[in-house]
Amino acid sequence: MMTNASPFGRRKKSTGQTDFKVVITGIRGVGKTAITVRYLTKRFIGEYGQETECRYHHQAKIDNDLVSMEILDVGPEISINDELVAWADAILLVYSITDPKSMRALHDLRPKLDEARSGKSTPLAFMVLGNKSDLMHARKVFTKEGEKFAKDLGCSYLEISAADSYQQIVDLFHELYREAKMYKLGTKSSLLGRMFGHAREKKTMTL
Ligand SMILES: Nc1nc2c(ncn2[C@@H]2O[C@H](COP(=O)(O)OP(=O)(O)O)[C@@H](O)[C@H]2O)c(=O)[nH]1
Ligand SMILES: [Mg+2]
Repeated sequence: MMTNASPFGRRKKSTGQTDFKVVITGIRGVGKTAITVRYLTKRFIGEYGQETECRYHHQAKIDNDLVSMEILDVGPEISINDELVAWADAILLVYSITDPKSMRALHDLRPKLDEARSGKSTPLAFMVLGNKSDLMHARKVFTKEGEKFAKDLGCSYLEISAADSYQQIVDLFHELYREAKMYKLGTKSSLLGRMFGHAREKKTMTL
């Protein structure tokens, strides 16, 4: 049997799979379950009975990696705690463009997010998602508010519609994986880069 020797150590399991753990959070009603279910089943289902925390397992081929993905939908309450931070490789922060309260809830979470970022040896990949972009007529949060929040946090931002687009959802999960992978591989090799603030430079890594 072939061993999986890698210059990056035990990055991959002997099965050749790469683990990727995602937490999706945001207040009730922003579309966390819709986004997750859309990604996993390709379908948008209007209503979901399930309101509790739910963990999904999914296998995906992303670029050339076989990815063993776990997605934790934290349920109705927005939350990030030490346990989640320790577990996760990436966190999706979701609000709805129709609900200013959902944007404020992300702002309230900011100290926790900063703590989460500095407390881990491998930086967490964050992504801010403004969901329900199909409901333009009901928009109450301007694009630039979401953009600014993401910029301050130092992560990417997307306006999406779980209702309208499956492709957007797939693309964002894949992009999130690439970012998390960059951080994982970059941790050892680009300490200098991080010290000088180039942690987000995507081309420092050779695979
Ligand atoms: N129009 C529209 N409705 C959405 C979208 N995403 C979710 N919803 C609806 O918003 C409500 C809450 O969605 P849900 O996924 O249960 O939110 P959660 O509480 O964050 O898990 C449901 O009625 C969904 O059908 C979207 O992109 N567009
Ligand atoms: Mg839900």
